[in-house]
Amino acid sequence: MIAQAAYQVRNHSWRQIFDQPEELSAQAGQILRRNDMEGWTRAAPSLYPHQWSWDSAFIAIGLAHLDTRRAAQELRTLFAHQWMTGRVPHIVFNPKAPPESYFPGADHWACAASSPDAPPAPPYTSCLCQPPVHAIAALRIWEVAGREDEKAFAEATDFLREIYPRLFAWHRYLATLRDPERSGLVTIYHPWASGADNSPRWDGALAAVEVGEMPTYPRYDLDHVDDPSERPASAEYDRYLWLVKLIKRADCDERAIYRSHPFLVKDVLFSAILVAANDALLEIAKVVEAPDEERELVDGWAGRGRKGLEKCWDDKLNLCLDYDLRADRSLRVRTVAGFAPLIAGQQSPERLAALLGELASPAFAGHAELRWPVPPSTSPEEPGFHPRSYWRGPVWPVANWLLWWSLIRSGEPERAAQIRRVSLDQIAEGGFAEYFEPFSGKPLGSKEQSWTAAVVLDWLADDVRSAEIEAA
Ligand code: 9WN
Repeated sequence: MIAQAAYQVRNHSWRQIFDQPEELSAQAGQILRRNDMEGWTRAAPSLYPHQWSWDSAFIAIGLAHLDTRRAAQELRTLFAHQWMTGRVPHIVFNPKAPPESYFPGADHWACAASSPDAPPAPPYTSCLCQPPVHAIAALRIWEVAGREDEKAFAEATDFLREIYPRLFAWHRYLATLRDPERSGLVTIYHPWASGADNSPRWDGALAAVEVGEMPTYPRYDLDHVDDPSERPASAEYDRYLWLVKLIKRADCDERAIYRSHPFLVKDVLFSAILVAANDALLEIAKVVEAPDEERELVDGWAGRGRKGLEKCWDDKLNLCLDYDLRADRSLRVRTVAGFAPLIAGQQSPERLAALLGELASPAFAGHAELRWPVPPSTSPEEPGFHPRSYWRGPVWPVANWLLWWSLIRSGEPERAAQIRRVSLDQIAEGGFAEYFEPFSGKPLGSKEQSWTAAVVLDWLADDVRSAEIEAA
């Protein structure tokens, strides 16, 4: 039975703090404007002064409600740094960022620019990538423009024509070079590529990584948070940097990395986002009248992804599990990534019921001590859970957005509305934080995180529009 306790409405509501949706939405807009670097947006003002790949996609979704042209520009700027292989880099480094603001920065990654596949530099890019939310964002921009006026719609349609080949190359890269087994599941070779860096999902696979000789390195990130426990620990960072060293030693070449790298994992959340993004790309392909062969390929990638996720399903946990290719075993940890089939969409009614039950259970959003009934990034019942540490337990608004969006796609509007309302309550009380302590609701990490502002804009867009119509 689905635990309804998780979905009980608390007394406190964002409506009590912000009389009108426009007020919260206006604050979100101001954050994006403050983080605007003319054509692209910093992920956060001080902790993350560069352009991050999946942040940009979420930011574009939020920006679409302020200015569809500017939203398109966000993706255009990111894709201008796409590699020849189709890879979209996880970071495009801001040449104007103070040198001691983020580590590892442009200098650390500069040698990646000597790869024959690298885009022209500077600006330098990393040679990792992050989950492919971009096609979902591009489609959303076009849909929002369709509600504006003819000119905006025509421009957004032109934008889809322009970005489609780049999106197609990106997805082809992920379906081929990042899945040589054709399993439907994307392999990551660094936890940063998952976007959920220090999640206990990776503990088992990282434990097998033996760190060799490395120079000491700075932890500038710790200067930007109230407490070091909010960020990954030094043992984790050592491994992150060691893996970067090995990736650079392999010249950022997937085939070489696949042969020798100690960390190779099939990431179910990344793969599920790719499935959903392939659905979006198929829509875009229709709009731009892409060739049939390409549409068939995209459709095939989506289907293969769904089958791959099916194989990772764990009946006892009611979740999907990542797979460690080096150790040849599933990584049995309960985290929000386990809801991957919900994000991929088109699940069977039985699978959907199992996912919804798990989401509302005490292992996630139904945990009795939560400040807000939204799922912690890691289940509080897991040994690797930590309520303050980054992806080990805190609640991430951006993860809630993905669940909300997926619930709508799965025909569950009421549950979606609940996650949206509670997430807005959380942000109205705690601000536009990067993540939140699940039991106290304390905001953690960066304080003016762009993607948190962006998801608020998207969540409130309909309310704001209705209020504008009423006022007119
Ligand atoms: C490393 C920017 C990024 C997000 C990731 C999040 C965090 C970086 C870091 O910040 O990662 O890429 O330094 O911790 O984990 O999801 O894209 O917001």
